[in-house]
Amino acid sequence: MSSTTGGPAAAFTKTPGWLDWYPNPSRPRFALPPGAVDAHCHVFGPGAEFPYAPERKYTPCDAGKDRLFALRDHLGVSRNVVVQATCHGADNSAMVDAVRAAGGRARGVATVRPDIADAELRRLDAAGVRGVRFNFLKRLVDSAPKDDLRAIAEKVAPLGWHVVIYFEAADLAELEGFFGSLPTPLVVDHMGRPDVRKPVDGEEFDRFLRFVDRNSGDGGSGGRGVWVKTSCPERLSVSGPPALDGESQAYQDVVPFARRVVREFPDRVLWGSDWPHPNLTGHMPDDGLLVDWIPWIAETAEQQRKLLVDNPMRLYWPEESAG
Ligand code: 0GY
Repeated sequence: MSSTTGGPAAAFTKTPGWLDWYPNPSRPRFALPPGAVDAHCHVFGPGAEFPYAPERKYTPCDAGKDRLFALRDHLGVSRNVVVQATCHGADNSAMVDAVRAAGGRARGVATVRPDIADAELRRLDAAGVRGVRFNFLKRLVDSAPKDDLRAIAEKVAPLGWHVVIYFEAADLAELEGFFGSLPTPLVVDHMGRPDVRKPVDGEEFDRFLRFVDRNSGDGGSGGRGVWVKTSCPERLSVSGPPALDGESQAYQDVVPFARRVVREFPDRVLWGSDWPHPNLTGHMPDDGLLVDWIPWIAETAEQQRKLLVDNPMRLYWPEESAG
């Protein structure tokens, strides 16, 4: 499959086999608590307005802010955290445009270079950016030089920002010393990408949970601490989506991992949809079913409130947070 995305000003050809976001997501059966935050989603372009970066590893379908806000309202989400996607490199324009347009109902996580000017950081902060993302996935970035990343972390720390880290579980052993030395709170994408074929109480996931525990301070933004996104079951799952009759449960092999994080760190977990789900090849998830997956991992109303409201509010909207 190969088709164009973007208008005549900038016509981009989607990566062959690219899967577009799910067109008609179901209405979730699980009613999200009032004020729920989707703490991990992206915008792609549109390419004609916000061109994709020359150094990108994939060319996505367009997935602009209007689509994101329509999904937000359909699912019953109140607020979004828009994370810069690698297809836009360090040009944060599309993300910032979405955050601004949300009128206080979105925050952003940027990608920046070490030589970014303080004035630009202040501009991003005023727009609603509250963190930077460090990406260690070799299929997404050419390199992740630690000296550069440390310099970035030191620049953003005085703003009270955090660092979002995206890495493969197998790489944690090599990276955890570096992570632990950074001067900001850390937010881990997708539970550190566990291999869900391995035991939930096995060495690899135990190492991850020890890392979270060891590096957790007071948990407030501006202090030390690790937060974990219990996101992306559709990406981590081997058992996959439900059968077409809709009755079998989706992504059950990821449930024990997410449930363990929620139980052990109820005040440190976040949830995100990961819409529009870059780089999936097997299937595109029904975003309504991703919401229906939440009560599997957060089993009590209190856990759900912390996961969806209290924790993301404390991290991204501390000025409005009750706790
Ligand atoms: C995700 C996951 C992926 C991609 C990106 O920025 C990105 O391109 O984050 C991935 O391919 O695993 O969190 O969206």
